[in-house]
Amino acid sequence: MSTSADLFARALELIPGGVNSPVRAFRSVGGAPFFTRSAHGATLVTVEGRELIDFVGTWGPAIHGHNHPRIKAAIATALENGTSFGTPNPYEVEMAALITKFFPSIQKVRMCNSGTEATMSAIRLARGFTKRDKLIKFSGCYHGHSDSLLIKAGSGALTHGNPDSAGVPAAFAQETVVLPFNDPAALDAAFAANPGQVACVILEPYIGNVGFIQAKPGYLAHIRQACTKNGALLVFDEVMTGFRLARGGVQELEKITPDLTCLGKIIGGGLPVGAFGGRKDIMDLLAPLGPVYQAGTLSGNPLAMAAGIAALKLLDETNPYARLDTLARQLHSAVLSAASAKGLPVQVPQCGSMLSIFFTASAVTDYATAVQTDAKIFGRFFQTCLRNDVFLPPSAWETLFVSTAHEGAAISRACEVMTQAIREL
Ligand code: KE4
Repeated sequence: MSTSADLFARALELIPGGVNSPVRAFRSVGGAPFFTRSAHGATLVTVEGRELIDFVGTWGPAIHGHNHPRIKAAIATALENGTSFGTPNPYEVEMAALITKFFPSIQKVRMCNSGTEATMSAIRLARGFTKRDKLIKFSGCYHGHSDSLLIKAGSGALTHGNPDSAGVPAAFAQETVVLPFNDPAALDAAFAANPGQVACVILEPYIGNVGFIQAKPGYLAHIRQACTKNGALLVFDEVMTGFRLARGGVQELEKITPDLTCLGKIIGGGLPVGAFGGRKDIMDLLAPLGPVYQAGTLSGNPLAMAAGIAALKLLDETNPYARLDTLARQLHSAVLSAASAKGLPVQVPQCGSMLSIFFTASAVTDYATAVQTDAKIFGRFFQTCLRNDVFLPPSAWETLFVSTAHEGAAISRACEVMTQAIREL
């Protein structure tokens, strides 16, 4: 079997940067990525046979750990009947029923194949419904890589220093108003400066793509009221937080009703799935009923639907959110106490199974404070953890994901490794 180094050398000849998604490239933390041969529970197994405790969780989907037997069995059963039909299939109806059950704000839902497609389609729908062109987003929020949203974006765009991607026409960019997160006055000013022009406000209600940042108390309610007052739609991008922080996402925790919601990650059970949904009067503008076009060859794919349905049913049966919060709090406490013993400034925002580690003295409440984190220290921390077989997201501006599979030995070992890694900084 080739080593990760052999595979990466070959990949670099064939794939830009050797990766199919930039954030996997380790460029901001140094070194070269390992290649994974298999994944089970809380563990990734590299092609060298190394077993790593994984806190990337394939960037969010693996809330039950990797390759959960229930999800694996669901895919195997679906596979007996074929991989794709190009016609409606029963799984799509079951998936739509599950999503609308857990998200009361979603009266109708359309499946697609990625979070990018979900948010791209949601803003097109918002523009079609309101007949307005402008949209408001927030610095550091990452909504996938469609042109209108790759402005001051987070995740890999921020990690690689190009939050405003090349190749986006100025004409597109000027329709996107970018504001600081957690700043109600900035939102009110933007609406005042663009009267009757804003189709929607799109946000990650808790941001996971500039590291983890929660909305301040009352902030989401303020956005809701401002959208209603100004005739703009409120779009929650819950691709990461949907089914992650609660079965009904942040909108369940904060009791806010958006007009549209975007989903992804967990609803695919590890296979490529996205979805967007919301008010029936808005969703019915979509083709084939209405004038807003949106489509997808593999949308509602039976294998992906079967995997996602198994993942969501497991969440419904086990309701693991309190357990996940307890597990993540162990990491939170371990890092905070090690850093305080060393007199090292650190912030460890955590909610449920999501947390980030910022090496900075000030509270991280928005993009401007998040970019104050010392990415070099993070890189050293990341590498020490990896040397001790704990794999964190390879970027100072991503979120760690804890799964139910981390319970027991994995979380204890990770706390030990992270404590020691802080001591060695
Ligand atoms: P995808 O197109 O990557 O499926 O989803 C885009 C997206 C949309 N909205 C939110 C809130 C997201 O977090 C994402 C994707 N998240 C990143 C992780 N920070 C994906 C990892 C990657 O780009 O490889």
